Amino acid sequence: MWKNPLTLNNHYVVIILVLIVTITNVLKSASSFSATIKGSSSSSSSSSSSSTPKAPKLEIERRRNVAIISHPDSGKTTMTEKLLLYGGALQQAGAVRQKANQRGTASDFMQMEKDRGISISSTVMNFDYKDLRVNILDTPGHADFSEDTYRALTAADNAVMLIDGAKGLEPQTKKLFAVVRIRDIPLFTFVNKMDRPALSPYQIMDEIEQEFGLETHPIVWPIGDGEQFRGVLDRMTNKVFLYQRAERGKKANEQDCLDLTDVQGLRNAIQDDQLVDKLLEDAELLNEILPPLDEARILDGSQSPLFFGSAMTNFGVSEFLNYFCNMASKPLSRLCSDNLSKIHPDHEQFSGFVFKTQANLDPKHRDRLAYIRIVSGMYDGTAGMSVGHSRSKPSKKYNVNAAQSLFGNQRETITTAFPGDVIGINNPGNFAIGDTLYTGSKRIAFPPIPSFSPETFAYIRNPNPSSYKNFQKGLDQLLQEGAVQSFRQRGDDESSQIGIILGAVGQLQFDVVQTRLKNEYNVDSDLEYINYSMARWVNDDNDDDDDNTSVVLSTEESKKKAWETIQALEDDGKLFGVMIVQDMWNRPVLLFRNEWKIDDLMKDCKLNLAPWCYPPDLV
Ligand SMILES: Nc1nc2c(ncn2[C@@H]2O[C@H](COP(=O)(O)OP(=O)(O)OP(=O)(O)O)[C@@H](O)[C@H]2O)c(=O)[nH]1
Ligand SMILES: [Mg+2]
Repeated sequence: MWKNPLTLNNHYVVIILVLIVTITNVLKSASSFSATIKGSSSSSSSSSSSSTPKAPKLEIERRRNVAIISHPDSGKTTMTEKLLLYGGALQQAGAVRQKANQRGTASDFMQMEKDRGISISSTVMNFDYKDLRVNILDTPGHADFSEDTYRALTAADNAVMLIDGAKGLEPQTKKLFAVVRIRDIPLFTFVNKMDRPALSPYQIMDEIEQEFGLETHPIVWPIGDGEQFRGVLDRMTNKVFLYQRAERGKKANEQDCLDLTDVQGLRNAIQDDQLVDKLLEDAELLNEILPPLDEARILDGSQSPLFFGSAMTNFGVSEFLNYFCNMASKPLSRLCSDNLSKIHPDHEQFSGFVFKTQANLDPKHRDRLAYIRIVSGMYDGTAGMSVGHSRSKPSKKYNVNAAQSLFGNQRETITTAFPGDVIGINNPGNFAIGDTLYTGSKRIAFPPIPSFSPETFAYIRNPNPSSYKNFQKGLDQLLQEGAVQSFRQRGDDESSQIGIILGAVGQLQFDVVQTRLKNEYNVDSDLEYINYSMARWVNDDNDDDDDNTSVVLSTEESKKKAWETIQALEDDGKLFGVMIVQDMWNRPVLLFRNEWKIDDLMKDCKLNLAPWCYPPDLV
């Protein structure tokens, strides 16, 4: 009955509500910087300190982090690029679809992103602006990459929802809104592409209210659209900013600005009396009908500050950035997986969680990076740090001593990082998405991040036996990164030639794997699709699970029990039409073609099946 929340159709709305309650624990989360782990694990380190200083209040207070989300093509990457430009991180902005003499964007740096003009993977960037450190996560809009977007959202304490002014709310934006809602983080709305014919701003506000039950509060208000787009009214100051296109890639010049009370000045500048009359009327009406702007409601996500502009022509971006910096939430505290304790940013222990892993960020280095969102304490690279790993029981220690800050695919070694930052550290292979790292002897564990059921499956095979080693290495690394999920036939050991079954939300994810195998490991691959559309993990009903994360099957014994259950059902002829496979941790997984068969097994055979899984504990 359950589907990935990011690919739901409308008639699954009731089911998503149930799901949202279930995964609330998982998503109680927070932003951007980067660390390299030297060597592999060690039981303890004499050179590294196991406790670190508390993060200075000033450093916590000055951090703002934000994920940019929306339906594909609304302009997230363009907007990110322009925010970096106005934030001073770039001297010149690049374009998503480059012409001959243009540069590419900082966030769409993968070759496939450049070739196709779409974002495939979320990107972390940061800049300092007016005493603040802003960390930005640019996310992919395409539904096939929704799991990556969903993970990036766990690392953000604020979100910006971009809307294409001509299209209003589109399906993927609706699904992502449901995910943002789970944590009630501040949500800013930016209606983009006002340089093109757009829906009326009232219509867009209505749509958001009807669809999401979310009240928007226009901070700026557009004057016309498309060819008639003349600028915006800043409702907070009653200043009118007149639209002008900036030279490609450059900041707009000091904008012409008039007071709303200077009606004759406006008529002269706008040269369209109808538009000026409409502006004056709108300004008055909005003042009458809108509930007051309410800081507390912005912070709890029940009121969304609304902006209009055109990221491509740089209009409205600097206004947005200024207001965002004033209104956004600083780093938040985070609920632990016991569902009781919370870790505050000023907690004395360092803690952070992995929300993304990436192989070959720089193909020349061939390294594996884990992106850690720092929740509390301070990363101190001068003395090196010894961190515990929540999923290894008893906790194993790792030495972290060369964190890096991330800016797209650029990295820089840093000595300090604070709550709200994202740091990149070398992944020795044991860090999985959702793992918590912490200093000190008291174990800290944030809720794990689940992998959802894929919806399309295919065998992947190597057509050239001579490139066996490279093929295997490439596939292993991409699978560890979580680019797609992988399964093997039951009992299939790793030397078998039957082939690995890949599972993805959509076909584009397979394209990414094949293209990256070719570009990064120089190997070809063949796919053979198989006719299944859902995976279910067999639940071990582990009542002792104090982390409230079902379907773990961490011990050999619980795995054996689950396999016995499957075997008994198969012997009874109950698994006809179901494919029995094992996941990368050799746990039983069933592949289905339709939901009624799942319902049937759950009802008639009392089989406890889950549509998601967590990595098992390392015991
Ligand atoms: N006319 C106009 N075009 C825009 C504007 N902003 C972005 N675009 C164009 O819209 C297209 C998509 O922009 P992107 O920034 O890649 O959109 P995205 O939301 O990042 O797309 P995905 O990451 O693939 O979901 C590009 O061709 C941009 O040049 C705008 O303000 N006006
Ligand atoms: Mg993009």
